[in-house]
Amino acid sequence: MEKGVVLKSTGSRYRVLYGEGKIINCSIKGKLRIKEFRTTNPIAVGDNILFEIDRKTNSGIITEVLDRRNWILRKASNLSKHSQILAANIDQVFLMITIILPETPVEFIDRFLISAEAYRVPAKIIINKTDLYGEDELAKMEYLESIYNKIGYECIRLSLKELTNLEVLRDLMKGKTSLISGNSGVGKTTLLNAFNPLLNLKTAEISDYHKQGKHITTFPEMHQLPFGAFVIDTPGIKGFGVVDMERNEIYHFFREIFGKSKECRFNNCLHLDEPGCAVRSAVEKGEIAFLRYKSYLNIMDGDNGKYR
Ligand SMILES: Nc1nc2c(ncn2[C@@H]2O[C@H](COP(=O)(O)OP(=O)(O)O)[C@@H](O)[C@H]2O)c(=O)[nH]1
Ligand SMILES: [Mg+2]
Ligand SMILES: [Zn+2]
Repeated sequence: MEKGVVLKSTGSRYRVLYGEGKIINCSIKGKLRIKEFRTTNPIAVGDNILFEIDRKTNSGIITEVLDRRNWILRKASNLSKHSQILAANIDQVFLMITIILPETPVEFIDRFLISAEAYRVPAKIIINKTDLYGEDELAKMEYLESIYNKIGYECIRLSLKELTNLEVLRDLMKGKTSLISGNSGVGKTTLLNAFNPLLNLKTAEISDYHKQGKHITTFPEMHQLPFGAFVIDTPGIKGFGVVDMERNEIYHFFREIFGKSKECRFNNCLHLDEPGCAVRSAVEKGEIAFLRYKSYLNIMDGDNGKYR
């Protein structure tokens, strides 16, 4: 019996890291079912597993998935009630955004952050492609930084073209398992290549017509970086949805709105147009960013799915 960690899962095949840097392809033994998980994939990237080596085929057979410290789900599809485990056992999540080429919608940021909040995984924001920014973009970047720093989300400026601030990220990632998310084209794969040129992963050229990145790979994959870090790239995933978030608890995951909600007149206040709503008056006074409140309203409107 060997112990390993799942680097990649493509349907029924798993790439597993074990021992001192050895890699083996595994499949699942018979009907391995993980109790309490009604998901379309029983095993996810980041899972710690036990397996047996089949000497004849030099492949592995997974016999057990060890307890997960945490996990992040996404809906298998918009129509499906089932969800998929995107990754397990993560220490932190990074959302990579860009101000231009492509422009990350602000609401996308907030959807990501409330999901991270719901899964209780610390989140940070990487602002990439700073080399492309002119006056307007720099102003917008500073504006976003001021909003997110104020509520406790660290923002890291990055240019993968000029390789600025790479060491800041390296220090944050060292010794941890991080998941990187972000709309396609922002530079997630470029970041992994910058950390470990041996990976030589395929990056996408931004389409001039659509100002959007192309999707190349579709399975999340965990990479081991030379400075002792694991990073999970989530290509083609437009964010992760929180499954089963009740409408009346959405505000719990907007930190500053939740903090302020304790001062609302009614304890079932949804901060829409109730009298005596402390959240609304904080927005009017500028204590809570209007941008964040707008994201909250949009999500309350049920305009979900678009970025999930
Ligand atoms: N100018 C500039 N281009 C970048 C930077 N980072 C990545 N790119 C380019 O953006 C495109 C998309 O990058 P990619 O890593 O494939 O994005 P992903 O979809 O998030 O994995 C590629 O053409 C990269 O060369 C950067 O910091 N500055
Ligand atoms: Mg990519
Ligand atoms: Zn209220």
